[in-house]
Amino acid sequence: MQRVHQELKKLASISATPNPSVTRVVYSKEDLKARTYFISLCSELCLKVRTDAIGNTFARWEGKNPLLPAIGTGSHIDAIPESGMYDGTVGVFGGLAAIRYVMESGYVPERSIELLLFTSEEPTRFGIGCLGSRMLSGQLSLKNARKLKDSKGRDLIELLQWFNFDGQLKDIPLKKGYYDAFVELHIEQGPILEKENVDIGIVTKIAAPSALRVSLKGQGGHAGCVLMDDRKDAGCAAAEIALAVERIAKESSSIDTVATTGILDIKPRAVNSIPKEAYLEIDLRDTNVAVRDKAIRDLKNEIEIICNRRNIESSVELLNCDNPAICQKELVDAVQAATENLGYSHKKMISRAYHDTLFMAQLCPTTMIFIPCRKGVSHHPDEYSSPEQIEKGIETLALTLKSLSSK
Ligand code: HGY
Ligand code: MN
Ligand code: MN
Repeated sequence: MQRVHQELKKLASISATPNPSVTRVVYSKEDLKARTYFISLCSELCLKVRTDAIGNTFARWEGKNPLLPAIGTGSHIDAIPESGMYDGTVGVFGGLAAIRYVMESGYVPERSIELLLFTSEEPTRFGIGCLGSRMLSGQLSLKNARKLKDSKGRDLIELLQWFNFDGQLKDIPLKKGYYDAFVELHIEQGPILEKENVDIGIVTKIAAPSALRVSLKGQGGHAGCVLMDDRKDAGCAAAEIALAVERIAKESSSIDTVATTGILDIKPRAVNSIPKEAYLEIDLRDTNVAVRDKAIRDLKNEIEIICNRRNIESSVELLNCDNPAICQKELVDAVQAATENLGYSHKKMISRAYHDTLFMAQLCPTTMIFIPCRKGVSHHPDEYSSPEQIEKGIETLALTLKSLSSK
């Protein structure tokens, strides 16, 4: 079990930013290097490895009955700029360690066990998260995926030419029944497990994420010569919108409504030039779809009021607006049985972060296994889970995979 910590450390060193931060954006050279490293470890275990046309990677331990729908596990290795080394990677490298742990016990699964590395769980490149699992589950059509562009205007097809993944784009969606169940190991990315001193979180529901892109067009002009009443300042409109984002979430009827203006750019970015354009990307979530959708409506309304009053042109694009996922009771029970067998404390909980499991839930029953992370910090270089916490998660996953693949 020890080697997984070295492997996670080596993976963390494959980053566009210096330690302790990790930056590994999908389809970057760091992503390619990390994928190659992962596949080399899978080959050591003689797992059958294949990729699909956008790089979702499947490492399969063939069961005694390979025709039965497999048991899936996995997560992502892409990392947002200047983040931590455990988000996603614990589910991929920990998943590999769980398979190794079950293999070393001499157990041979009835059903195949398949470890997935999902492409582009993070929204950094294309503005929407879970590109790989959205396409696997048919939630994102190839037609719409081809419209996605990165900040340099490059689309999926252009970026894919640097990677020689297997398969055809049209063959990406998996058929229902391809998996019998899917269980993802992940750090909690919140403070609850650590605060309550609980070893394992068992996810019963994954919150409903959405993201909006707002482009604003004002007048611009000379900072010294344009009087205040004559201005159409896109920067100030953006600032007001960012505050409206915060207020709408705070005033929501639900404590679970969270909203963030994660990107706010202005042009031309010169101290003596009035911002003529602004660009915002807003992340808005709740565990309840109706509450989340009301917050989106309220926000769109506020943007219209602010821009009318300031004489600013605006365009608002809803990038994604997904349903929450309800996890399967039988799978939750299977994870609970594993924790009890191991003598680990557990707590059933909601995931406020989204994960690839949100989309795998469209294909098969799912749940997630959470481990504590220090002070709940994530998407930050200080993200940390201890070797003991990681190993408890791996053992719980291993016993869960063993029980699910035996029937
Ligand atoms: O943003 C999220 O919830 C996930 O960590 N990508
Ligand atoms: Mn993340
Ligand atoms: Mn993640």
